[in-house]
Amino acid sequence: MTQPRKIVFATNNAHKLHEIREIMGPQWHVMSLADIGCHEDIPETATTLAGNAEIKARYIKDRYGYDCFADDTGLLVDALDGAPGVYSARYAGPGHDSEANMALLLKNMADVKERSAHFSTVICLVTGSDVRFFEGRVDGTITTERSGSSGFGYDPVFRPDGSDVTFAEMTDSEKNAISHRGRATRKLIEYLLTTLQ
Ligand code: ITT
Repeated sequence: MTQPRKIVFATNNAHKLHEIREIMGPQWHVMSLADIGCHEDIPETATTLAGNAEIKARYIKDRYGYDCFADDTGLLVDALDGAPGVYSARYAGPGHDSEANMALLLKNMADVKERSAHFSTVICLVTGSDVRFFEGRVDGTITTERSGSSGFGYDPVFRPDGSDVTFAEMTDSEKNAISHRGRATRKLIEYLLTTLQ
């Protein structure tokens, strides 16, 4: 049996790491930042998802030398002019507190009837001197209350189009089959398989 190929995923989010490993499957050895001895919080100072994904991937390539990819994700709500968007992790203030972020989102949408939104993921891959981007999007609706306990982040308040349940009421594989991250990651895999020998 051939050995799994190694690649670093630059994230400090254990839920994202879990999802990416599930999506990429056993033929990939996805190393975490802890696996390469990186314990820094990489500053995300860009104003776009692509910009932040590139900062995270380049940070690891430049300092640690590994081929690497990073994911930056946002929840974009139409009635809020695309907020929280690139600031999704810090919507309720610094600290990556998903409960507080969801509470603020539901409060800000208390009187909103038109509740369409989408998740967007941009993956940036840095290999050698090559930089590539892969995007994935899923459209849906912001519910009026939390449902479910699977997944992470805003999953309990996001119901994808075509589904009766939120992402947090789905199994991992049901979410990964249709999610923003699943779609972006499958494009990444296709590219890696055609370019890396
Ligand atoms: P890294 O930057 O270390 O990868 P992070 O949690 O800071 O991890 P982002 O900057 O991409 O990730 O922030 C995205 C925010 O959106 C964060 O609050 C997540 O909880 C949330 N989020 C990301 N992916 C999600 C998903 O699949 N479902 C629900 N919420 C998600």
